[in-house]
Amino acid sequence: MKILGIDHIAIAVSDLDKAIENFKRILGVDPIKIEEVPEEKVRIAIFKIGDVQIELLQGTSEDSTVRKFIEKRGEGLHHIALRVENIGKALEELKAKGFQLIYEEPRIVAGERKISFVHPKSIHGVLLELVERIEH
Ligand code: CMX
Repeated sequence: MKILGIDHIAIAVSDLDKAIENFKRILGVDPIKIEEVPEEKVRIAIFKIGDVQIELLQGTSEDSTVRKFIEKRGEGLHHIALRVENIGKALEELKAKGFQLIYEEPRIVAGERKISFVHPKSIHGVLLELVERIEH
């Protein structure tokens, strides 16, 4: 599989608006986007630092994985995302190597990216997202 770089680093927060204000103070820039991702039950704020994005994630429902994460572990680093050229190939390859995939088939999010995840139990306690950016 061809890895193009780190796409983003995601941080789980319990109050997105407060976290946006804090990150604006740290990074000195406004988020480039604030969006709701119903497929993943999250609201996201995206900051861009060079080629890498920092995503702040707030769960939008009781059963959201991000809310469950915060209840269990508190706010903090939630996942790292690698940008890949072809997510289908990447998932096939990782599955063949024995990694536990969360979505066997990639999900299309906001019409602009295909995503899936490798379970943190498979890789030293870090949730790894794979992202293929869809060119329009
Ligand atoms: N990073 C590291 N460990 C994590 C984790 C994370 N983000 N989320 C859960 N875990 C740990 C739990 O603490 C737990 O560990 P222990 O067994 O040691 O207590 C273990 O993983 C639990 O695993 P599980 O029972 O299989 O499942 P959970 O219900 O806790 O869900 C996971 C974990 C990864 C399967 C779920 O969060 C998931 O499906 N994630 C992918 C989707 C997602 O995260 N969407 C939100 C972001 C979307 C976006 O960025 O667009």
